[in-house]
Amino acid sequence: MDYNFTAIEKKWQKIWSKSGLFNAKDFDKRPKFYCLDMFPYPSGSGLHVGHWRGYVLSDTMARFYKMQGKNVLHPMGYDAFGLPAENAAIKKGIHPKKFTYQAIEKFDRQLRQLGAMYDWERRLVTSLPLYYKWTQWLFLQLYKKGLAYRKEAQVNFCPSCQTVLANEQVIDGQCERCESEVEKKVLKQWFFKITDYSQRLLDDLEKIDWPQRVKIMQKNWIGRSQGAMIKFKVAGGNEVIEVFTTRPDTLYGATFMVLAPEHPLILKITKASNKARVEKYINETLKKKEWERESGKGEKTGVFLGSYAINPINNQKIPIWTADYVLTSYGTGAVMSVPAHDKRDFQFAKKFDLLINVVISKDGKNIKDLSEAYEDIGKMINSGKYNGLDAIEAGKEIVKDLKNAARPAVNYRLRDWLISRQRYWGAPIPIIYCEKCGEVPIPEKDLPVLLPENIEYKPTGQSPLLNIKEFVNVPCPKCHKMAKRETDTMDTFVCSSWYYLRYTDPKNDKAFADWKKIDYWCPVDLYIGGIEHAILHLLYSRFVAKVLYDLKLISFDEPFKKLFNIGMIYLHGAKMSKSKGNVISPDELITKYGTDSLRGYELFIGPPDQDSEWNPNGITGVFRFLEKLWNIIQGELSSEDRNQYLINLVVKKVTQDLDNFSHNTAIAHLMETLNKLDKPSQKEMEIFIQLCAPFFPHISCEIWQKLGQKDCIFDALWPQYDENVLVLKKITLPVQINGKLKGVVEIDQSQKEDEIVEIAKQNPKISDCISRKKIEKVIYRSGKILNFVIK
Ligand code: ANZ
Ligand code: ZN
Repeated sequence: MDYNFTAIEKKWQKIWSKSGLFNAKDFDKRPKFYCLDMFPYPSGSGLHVGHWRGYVLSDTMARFYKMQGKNVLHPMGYDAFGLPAENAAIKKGIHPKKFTYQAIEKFDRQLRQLGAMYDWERRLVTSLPLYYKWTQWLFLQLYKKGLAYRKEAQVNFCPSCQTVLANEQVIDGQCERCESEVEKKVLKQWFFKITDYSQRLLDDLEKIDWPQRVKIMQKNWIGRSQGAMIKFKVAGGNEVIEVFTTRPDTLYGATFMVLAPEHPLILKITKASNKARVEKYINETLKKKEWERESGKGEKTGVFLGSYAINPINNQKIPIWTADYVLTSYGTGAVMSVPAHDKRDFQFAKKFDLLINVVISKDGKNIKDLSEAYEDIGKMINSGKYNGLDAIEAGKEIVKDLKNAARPAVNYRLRDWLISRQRYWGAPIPIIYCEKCGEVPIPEKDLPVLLPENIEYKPTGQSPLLNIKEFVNVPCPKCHKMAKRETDTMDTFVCSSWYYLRYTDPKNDKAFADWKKIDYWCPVDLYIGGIEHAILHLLYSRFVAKVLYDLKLISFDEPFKKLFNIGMIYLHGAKMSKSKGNVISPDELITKYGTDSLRGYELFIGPPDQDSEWNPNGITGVFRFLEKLWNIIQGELSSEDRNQYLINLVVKKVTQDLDNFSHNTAIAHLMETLNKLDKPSQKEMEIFIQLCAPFFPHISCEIWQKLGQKDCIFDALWPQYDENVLVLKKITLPVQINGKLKGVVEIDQSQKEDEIVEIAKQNPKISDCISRKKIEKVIYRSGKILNFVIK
């Protein structure tokens, strides 16, 4: 019988979905294992083989753990709200809801073809009211805790997507989605106070088993700096300017001060004679993009305010300037400038001919002319009583000695998370503005705030919901007078910040999930997805888990114990993506070679955490392996267990490789072993098939059944190996030429005939006899004797 993969795969997919074999069982006695894929957003173009890679890997692991006796939760769902669906909908002129559900249908079909053991009964769609009710509820929990607040802020605005973006969605000054240049706008927006959790988000990275590079990216994003706040009085006034510095040791070298052009004190302390120039400068910089300023490159610009500050350490008067290299959103928006020891200050001082005072040197010797800033630490010079001290020690002393004018401080780069979006396709923010009562949260019992469907969804820069009178004009929940509803929707990263909790109890309409179920299943044991989520989604989810933990709603404060980043698939040297036009669809490959072959190639392509180039012919190697496996089973199996060494070895290797996420070498071992098996027995093939099952579930189930097994292969326990069998026994093998003994060779049990012949040929005594002669025949009696017949 031929290997009819289409029939086999259809058959088993049907059986699995009917039997509910893969439905996770709440509160089961077996140890639980929560294996989660980052859920996809339903785009119009469907899945390509690059998406498949992670799904196949996680499915292999889910099946592996199930075969190790674990109660596995392996769910799937859709991140259905948000810009991608909405943008695609606008382009095609279909309502976002219709577009989204059509795309989901296609994804459902494709994902089922994967043959994954998803528990489809737990499937989630974040744009359904039953789900987003709880996204809104989550907002209210943060609101009650003072962690959701509204403020006027300068925000990133994408002129093409017509919406505000989070800092995390701006890459090099461009919109993450459409690559338009981002503009600045001042708008009243909702924020989540993630900055309250900066230190915990940093510290707890220690607790989790994540790739080092993701931890480093989060660490840099949080950007902790240790230093001090120092107060400078404005000469001849009452104003005080506070600065954040990482180098209080350089205070004697602070020869001028620079305020960000947006600093609230600027106009107040600018001398009348300087006002016109300062105002002109401020207007010019406000037009600049923040990233142009941040990069710190290019010519320094700035203007003098005409006023002075008093350096608190030596009472010197230092000029106050404004310059755009100082950013309003970092520290206090003002710096004490130390040109001798800071590159940017140095460039600025050179350009405007300001005083440069060297106060630190490597060895404590004085330096007259610096050609560039000396940014290292060292010994104090030109610093009064601190001279000769080590810079770090001196910095601490200075902060102490300044008393009220200074205090140790820590500053973070992390900003609060901006969650308002002026877009239609999202969860409405559950707030009402009342003239009398102010900002009123919607009572929990009135959730969800339903997203109206009959709407003009094309973006105009204002939320499309503003035009729906019935939505906007509603009675105030407190005083019942007519009030106005918030019309912005939430960033979809809010929807995805908690979805893993919902899978534990997806149909609950009394709570976001039953406490006991969350407690049984969570945290997630293994989370698989791409590196692109290193900061956004993965930082937000960690934050939300900590908030829920503090609210005593969950019992853990890190959502994902282990994270695995799946490498990307490249084609012709470029990352596979629809926009680059280099995608390969799984559909045709499945028709031609079957799901099992495609699954195998997705893993065989290379180490799973590394990017790999797609070889269009690569799948045939896996296909031939499966065909060979199939054919062996069609033939007669031996009753003698001849391959104990090979079988024990492959059990050991495949088990270790799966534990170490080395799926490509695991498959290589399976292939190699199949080639070496010598008249395998039924028992040996049963074990071999079990090892194949996580990778190639359909053919494995079929063969398992053919071998006479009644129960499902995934209910059978993972095979064990015997280390004793793996200790190689050496054998001394006599070698004859034309029937005469010519020598002996050492071989080990597991070696196959052709390898042994090679060893014998290399033996000097043998090679002398057979050199330049023709070998007519080789006769090998397993483990007993080898005879060359030569002419
Ligand atoms: C004086 C000084 C002397 C500084 C010196 C550095 C070296 P990180 O490490 O990134 O936290 N700074 C503070 N607020 C700023 C702002 N809003 N815009 C631009 N620069 C700002 O950097 C902290 C240092 O960046 C601070 O320490 C300050 O310059 C500058 F030899 O103060 B420093
Ligand atoms: Zn009211």
